[in-house]
Amino acid sequence: MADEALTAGAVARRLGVAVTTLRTWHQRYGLGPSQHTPGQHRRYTPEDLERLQVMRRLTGQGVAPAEAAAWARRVPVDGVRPGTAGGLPCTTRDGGGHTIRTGRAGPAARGLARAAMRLDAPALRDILATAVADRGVIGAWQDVIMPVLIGIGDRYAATRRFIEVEHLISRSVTEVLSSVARPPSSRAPRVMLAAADEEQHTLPLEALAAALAEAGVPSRLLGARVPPQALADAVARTGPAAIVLWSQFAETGDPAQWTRLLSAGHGPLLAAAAGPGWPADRLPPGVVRLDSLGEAVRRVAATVRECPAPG
Ligand code: B12
Repeated sequence: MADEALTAGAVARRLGVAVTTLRTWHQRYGLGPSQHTPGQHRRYTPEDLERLQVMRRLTGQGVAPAEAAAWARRVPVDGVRPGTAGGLPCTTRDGGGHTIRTGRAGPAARGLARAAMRLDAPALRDILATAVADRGVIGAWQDVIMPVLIGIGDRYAATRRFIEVEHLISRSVTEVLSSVARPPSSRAPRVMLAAADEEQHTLPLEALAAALAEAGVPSRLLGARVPPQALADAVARTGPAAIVLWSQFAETGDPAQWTRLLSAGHGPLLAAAAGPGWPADRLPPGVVRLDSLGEAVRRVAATVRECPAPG
């Protein structure tokens, strides 16, 4: 045990906080080092570190320090583990210091933004998983994830910085959305989701796949940058009832991509263009626009219900 004890500097580095913050947490909230060897500075034991991890995570989510400390002090006595947010407090307190604007979004979005700026991958996953468990995929996407993504995009546009933040939160969103339970594999997917040619933005489609799964609808997600010929081949081989093609920005929203798909005799019942990249007025006849995740889930699920799987 003695060998595992850490100095204040080592703990501060692990947590990504200043040594002065540790000192404050010790003096004000009693979250200090508990190992004392005569003639040496006190050291932090693994249990002390675990308490401080809870403290850092909760304060990062916007919980008031005194309240966060009360939870932290219960570790591990009450079995509260860092990041198991069930029942953990949530406040509307701003807390200050976060630098991604999330508009009128609530504390979960603010906590997510702060965790993103700290590059705190475990906290990102915890907050995202809790949001999905509490609100479902659509609620988590619209109320927690979208405001932060939009805020990060704006921050990038203003500063040309924080690409690492964008990458880490994207990765975390992908992980949490892909862990949403899928319908049984015995049910063949009748829905195809793909990003347009050269389009790298896929998170909205990942949210759609997860939200459809929650509604019991399996789907095939082809992912980023799907060339039109590859999409046409995939459609010919699998005959989906619904296709959703995502374009995030104008460079990838060429309506001609639809031509090959729609000219094949066995086109889908629902051909849907989603994302802000598609031109408002130049989509070929037969292609519908989808404007929100909720609308997409409703339209796609209704189409699959209408179109029985081929015998
Ligand atoms: C995450 C991200 C990335 C990640 C994507 C990771 C992934 N796996 O998806 C990575 C790092 C790869 C990336 C790359 C790039 N990105 Co980027 N990215 C973003 C970011 C932060 C979020 C994207 C997203 O998921 N948006 C979805 C939601 C959150 O936003 P939205 O589309 O505006 O939502 C509206 C609708 O789409 C609808 N909606 C939302 N969700 C859903 C879901 C469904 C199913 C439906 C139907 C509707 C719907 O509701 C909203 C309207 O009320 C955005 C910021 C932003 N504002 O979107 C920038 C952003 C899209 N990226 C941008 C840029 C410039 C790039 C790059 C060119 C950067 C570069 N220099 O390399 C490359 C593009 C490469 C390419 N060819 O595609 C710009 C685009 C600017 C423009 N309009 O032309 C943005 C807007 C950032 C900015 N402000 O500058 N990016």
